[in-house]
Amino acid sequence: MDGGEVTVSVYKCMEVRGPCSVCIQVYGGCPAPGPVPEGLIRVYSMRFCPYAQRARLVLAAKGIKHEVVNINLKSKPEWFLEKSPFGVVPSLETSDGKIIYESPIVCDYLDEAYPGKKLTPADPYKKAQEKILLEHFSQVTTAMYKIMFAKKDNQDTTELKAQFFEKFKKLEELLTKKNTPYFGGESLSMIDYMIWPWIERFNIFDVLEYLEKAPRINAWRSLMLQDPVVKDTFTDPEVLSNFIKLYFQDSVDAVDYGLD
Ligand SMILES: N[C@@H](CCC(=O)N[C@@H](CS)C(=O)NCC(=O)O)C(=O)O
Repeated sequence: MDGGEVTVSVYKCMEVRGPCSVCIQVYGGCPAPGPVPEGLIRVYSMRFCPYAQRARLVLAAKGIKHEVVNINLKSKPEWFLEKSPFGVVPSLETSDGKIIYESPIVCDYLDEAYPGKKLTPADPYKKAQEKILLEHFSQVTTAMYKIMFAKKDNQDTTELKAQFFEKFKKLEELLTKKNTPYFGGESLSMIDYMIWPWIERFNIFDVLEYLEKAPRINAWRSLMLQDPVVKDTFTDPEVLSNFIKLYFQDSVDAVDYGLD
């Protein structure tokens, strides 16, 4: 991706394999990476995290030069809490040591602090509408996680799926009412990137069948799949599903799934 991610290689652990200036995996026991080089921003990420994918989508869409530090969430380095006080990814670190966390805040920061294509509307009402949409969408993701955890515990998901569909239908209604191809209007914008990572994961949440019941969202999904930035951050559903299996087994190797 032009001007985007500078990832070229992945190191399991800096301590074991030596320092790396680009994309690294860190584990409990790994030393903290040094200061962020001038002209770069660092994102603390995890290869399969949908929240971190939001940040990676925005970084790529805006062509922001950055480095990626992948955190092993099953074996977090102690210093990670200094980089992300809630202990979650994504989080950003700037070359002058500023820390920004929580994916919607991270994405808005990137959009406001960097030049190039503006992904968020300037109009306060439109901005408010997008935030409201995001709140609706959060109810969809909450319902999705309930299904996933119930499945993990071999529980019946019928009722949870019905609850999910209620929330998802509302999202379909909102897009129908807008009558635009994208959630933010005629072209792809921030709100689409904020929603996308969970649509990419519909199969692993076992809700893929509901896309057929939401024609507007299904058409939007087809458009999104053509976006170069979406293509760039896309993870094969089978890889995601194998990752989830390992993650639920509490395997420290889960985050490295698919790397050699
Ligand atoms: N509210 C946070 C949620 C981020 C989040 O939950 N990330 C997960 C990975 S997908 C995480 O870091 N979990 C920490 C853990 O598993 O210990 C955001 O929007 O950035």
